[in-house]
Amino acid sequence: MYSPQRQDFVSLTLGDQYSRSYTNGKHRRQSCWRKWKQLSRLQRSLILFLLAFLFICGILSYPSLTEQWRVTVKAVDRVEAVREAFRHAWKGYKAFAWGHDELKPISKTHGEWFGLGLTLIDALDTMWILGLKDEFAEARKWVETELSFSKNVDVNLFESTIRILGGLLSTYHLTGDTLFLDKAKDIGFRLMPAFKTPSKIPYSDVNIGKGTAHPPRWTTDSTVAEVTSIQLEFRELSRLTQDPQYQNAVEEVTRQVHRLEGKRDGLVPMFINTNSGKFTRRGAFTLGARADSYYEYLLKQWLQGGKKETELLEDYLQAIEGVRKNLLRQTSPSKLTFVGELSNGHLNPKMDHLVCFLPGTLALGAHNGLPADHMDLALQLMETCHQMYAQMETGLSPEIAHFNLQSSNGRDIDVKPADRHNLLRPETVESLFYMYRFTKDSKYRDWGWDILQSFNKYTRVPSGGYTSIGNVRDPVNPAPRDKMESFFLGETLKYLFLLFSDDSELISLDKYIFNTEAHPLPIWPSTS
Ligand code: DMJ
Repeated sequence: MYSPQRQDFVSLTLGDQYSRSYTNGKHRRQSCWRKWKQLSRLQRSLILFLLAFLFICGILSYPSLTEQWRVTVKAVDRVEAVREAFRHAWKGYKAFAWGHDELKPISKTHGEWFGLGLTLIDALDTMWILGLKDEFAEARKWVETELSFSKNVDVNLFESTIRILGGLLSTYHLTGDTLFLDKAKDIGFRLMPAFKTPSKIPYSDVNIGKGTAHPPRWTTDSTVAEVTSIQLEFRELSRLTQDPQYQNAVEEVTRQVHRLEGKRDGLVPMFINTNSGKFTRRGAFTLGARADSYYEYLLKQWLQGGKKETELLEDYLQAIEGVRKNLLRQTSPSKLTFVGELSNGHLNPKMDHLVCFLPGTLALGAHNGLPADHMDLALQLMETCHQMYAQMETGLSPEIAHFNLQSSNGRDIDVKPADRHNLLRPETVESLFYMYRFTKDSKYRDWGWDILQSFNKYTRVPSGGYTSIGNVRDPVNPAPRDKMESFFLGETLKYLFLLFSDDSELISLDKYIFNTEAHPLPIWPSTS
């Protein structure tokens, strides 16, 4: 029962000072009210309208503020997740493969290709960009005390240029530490014998200790992508050393390829002969293996040199039109756009994962004033590359996808048994990084996040490191292959980090171009 004596409130006795101000407030409110009454009806309506407008704006902006906050928190988590993945990969490399080319994480040992600490060099600038100072310091020490190019070993010109020369040059630029420039000069000089051929189109292999070069044992051909994707690095080496021999050698290759017969609407065949300097095995055209980075380096050299070398731009624009005219198709049933391969006039509806560099390159071109329809194509191809991951049971792309032009099984993408592997390749996350930088559409980050989670689920080896796998269609047994390629640290994790980082000045795309191994090199200042 209610008791009238019960007090459900606290009675306060205000002191004089407070009671005065309280009374003053009351007076103020009364005079405000009087003033309000003195306003005309129009004035009052205007004020009410303004207040209502401000109130609605406040309500509307509130969810976007919270959303923004949520997104930033998510970005920080994701950036940390990439650092964690790098540390885990590094832990395996350090424990079982330190100073060797590649980690074999399952057998807990190493694999050797050139015997030059490939993974360590490829990963240097990634550690710097991720802010992993301790790991970087240890690796620097190894470069200073252990790395020697005075070795009787055959190295592949292209691979050692993009990974070693490119990695050392970019680390020099990021850190200003001349140790890396000295090492870059050393390896650059040792690679030069490759250009001593009858045609000046370089051989594929160089012995960096003996100073001799040769083609592979079975042919005198070189691969077109290989001889045309070393230009960014050698041109930069000339700029830094003021020694033109490097730039001259690689630009001679560019000049020759520019005027060679055998292209189709700007598309190049896959092989070139080091004696004749001519394309061989003509009639096959792809944006995948053996041709891919030819197209990438046309655009990037044009950007590196300050957009002055118009022949590079012309070749690039013509090639993209060539892709549209000869290689683009759409799948059934979902109308995914893909870049097929042409073989003697017949289109083969298959696409290497390597082709997934193309959306990023197209977007970079569009960002630099090239036709807007390049961006439209980039958006479509990015979706296709995403689907190459999303439609697989592990969420990881196969090495090669086969697309259905007329689907009988309801699927857009099929995978042949020989193409089911995943080597931890970077091309899709590379393009996601460019697409996010240029569009700020958060779906690209989400797609990248899904990929990182799949890498963690299916390729992470508990004792340290990540492994390539043999079957992206079998989540129960993805068939680990026991190899962590150096580009997983050099490229894949770097692009994922940059994709998730909110700092768009971190390697600004208006100041740097990435070589084909994700090593950033500066765009030349206009005076040089
Ligand atoms: C890397 O060495 C480079 O990205 C190259 O251009 C293509 N192959 C690998 C990564 O897939």
